[in-house]
Amino acid sequence: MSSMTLKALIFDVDGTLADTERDGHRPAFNAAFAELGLDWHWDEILYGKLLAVTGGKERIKYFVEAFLEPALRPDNVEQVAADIHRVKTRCYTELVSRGGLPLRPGVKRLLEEARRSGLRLAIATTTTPANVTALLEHSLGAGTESWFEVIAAGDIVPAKKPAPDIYLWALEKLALAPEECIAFEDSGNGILASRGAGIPTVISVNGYTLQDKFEGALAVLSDLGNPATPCHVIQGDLGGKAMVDVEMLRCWAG
Ligand code: XBP
Ligand code: MG
Repeated sequence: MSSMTLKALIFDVDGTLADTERDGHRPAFNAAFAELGLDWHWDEILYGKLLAVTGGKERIKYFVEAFLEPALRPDNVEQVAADIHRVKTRCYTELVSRGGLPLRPGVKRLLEEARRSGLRLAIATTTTPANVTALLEHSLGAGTESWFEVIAAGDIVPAKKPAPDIYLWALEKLALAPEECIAFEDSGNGILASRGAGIPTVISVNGYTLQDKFEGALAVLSDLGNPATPCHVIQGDLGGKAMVDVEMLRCWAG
């Protein structure tokens, strides 16, 4: 880490702020398939394979090309993917608004401590902006979207993670150097994107990403931890702490 002062924390959303994939996005995709009369069904194992591709529309196209027999592939995949994705996003935001996706351990604690410490907050995610709004509103709390100075999400960049574009876009809007930030991610695609933008990165793994590669991570943890429920350090050194706090982040920032 360089000796620049830590100024901002940049959070990934899916898998990092909340464990949204298995019980959020996946059932939303399946609900959209059913609503549109498609006999497709993504079970947990297949969905884990499909997560190799980020972006819901891209994931649908990947499924069609890599998992459907040619005779079963719809014509005009581009339009079909867009139509499915529009329905899926409605299904997902409705699911989130029912309060079904709690934040992961330590996320709210660290966000609140960061705000008290004067650190700026941002989001860099592949997911659709409406999904971010719904998750922040219903899992972090009403009006908390305003905590994040920059919300870099979805199709605003040409290339999704593992490309660094979304993080580079966030850095430009923050007008900060990568070394003045720390990113929080959950997946191999995510750290390739954040490290590709030169941003030091903390990983909290989940069921789908435990086996991913996290080259160059500051630390790989079970989650961000809380005083009563310490996180488990998989890679790196938390200095004996039970959780990631602002003091630890400033120590990593050098
Ligand atoms: C995770 C993704 C997203 C979600 C689905 O994004 O890759 O595509 O799986 O959301 P991140 P959409 O980890 O960067 O938050 O269907 O809106 O893409
Ligand atoms: Mg993620």
